Amino acid sequence: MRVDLVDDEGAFDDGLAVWSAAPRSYTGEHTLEVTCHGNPLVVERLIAALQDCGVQLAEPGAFTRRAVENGKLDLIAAEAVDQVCRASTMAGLQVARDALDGRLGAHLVELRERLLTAAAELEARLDLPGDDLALVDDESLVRALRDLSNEARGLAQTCRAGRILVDGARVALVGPVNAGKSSLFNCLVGRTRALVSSQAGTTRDVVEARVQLGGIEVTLLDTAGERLTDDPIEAAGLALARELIAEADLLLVVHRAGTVDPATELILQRTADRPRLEICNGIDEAAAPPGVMPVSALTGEGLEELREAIVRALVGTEVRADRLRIASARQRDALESLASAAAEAADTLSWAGPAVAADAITRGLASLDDLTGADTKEDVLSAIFARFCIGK
Ligand SMILES: Nc1nc2c(ncn2[C@@H]2O[C@H](COP(=O)(O)OP(=O)(O)OP(=O)(O)O)[C@@H](O)[C@H]2O)c(=O)[nH]1
Ligand SMILES: [Mg+2]
Repeated sequence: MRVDLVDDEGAFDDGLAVWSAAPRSYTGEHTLEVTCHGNPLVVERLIAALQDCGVQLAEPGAFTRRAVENGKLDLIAAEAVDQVCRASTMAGLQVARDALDGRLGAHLVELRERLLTAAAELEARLDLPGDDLALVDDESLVRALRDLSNEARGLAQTCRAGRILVDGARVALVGPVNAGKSSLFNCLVGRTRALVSSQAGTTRDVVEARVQLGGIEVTLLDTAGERLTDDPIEAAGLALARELIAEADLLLVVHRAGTVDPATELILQRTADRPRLEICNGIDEAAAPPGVMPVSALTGEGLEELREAIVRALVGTEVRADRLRIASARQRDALESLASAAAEAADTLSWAGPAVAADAITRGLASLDDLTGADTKEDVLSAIFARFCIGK
């Protein structure tokens, strides 16, 4: 409906008002949406006028939180609303849509039913031990629990790729001075963005650029080359680089063909437990040792393979669109707990009996309920919705 916007001082704009009656609104409550012209002066005056009528300002995620509290959305779908807004690629949008459209929720319902079936089997053994009330033998029950555990763990492990598809990835080039990091950075970005020179220690500050690689939004970071230095500015650059490297999803450890630099060994030791690719640059001048990616920033040789290797290292080889993925660390942790509980039930059934196994299954069910928000505590809700923007 077209409306005039009027306060105590008179008319100040005209806009649109949309009325959604409870319970058929986003939040499940009566909702009036007012749209005005975008000038901040008009928006502020409208907000002030509404506040004078007793309306409170929304906090981040306030609308979606109400939708959850009123049973319009479960937590999986609520988190997906945020992911739909953030997704930087079509593949990321698909991850979010799967959760919002209920495909992920339906899979979790199926896992829950299978867990309940196992619980009923154990109950039958507990209620009348000795009587043959159980429908399946112990061996089949153990197998069913192990399958369930593996599926839950498999889904939990999609979180890294899912998150990268939704949010993009940070990939940092590291290595000794003069390895050709900035040259490679420029090749991957497709233009000269970082300074290149034959002088060691050219890059001091961290240089960032965004590129699309295999449908993934990648933020590339070029960093200062590693070496012992007395120069305080270079040392500060190295310290900053190490800080940013700690948050990177993937490290490209670059060294120069035909050279041996102790800094390379040091970096390889320091990053041993991090996802990384070892790259030997300058293969136009000397051969690469086995086991590292050979490239030449000068001739472009090996660059296509490098791009493919980066994508593989970030999201794996399984990039099928119909694969169900999650993109939330909270969901991953709950699925890991479910997987552990189901595995524990399977492991303990034969030697500790059905009571201990049933106890593990109860814990598995609690993890699933945490996941969908069947019984969610206030602090969990606050943590989830704090990430949202206002108006969602
Ligand atoms: N022949 C040859 N020279 C290269 C190649 N890549 C880089 N260079 C040269 O190596 C020198 C160093 O390159 P940079 O890209 O500045 O090296 P860097 O690792 O960023 O160096 P710092 O910023 O000092 O750590 C420059 O003179 C480049 O032109 C390559 O693949 N082949
Ligand atoms: Mg450089």
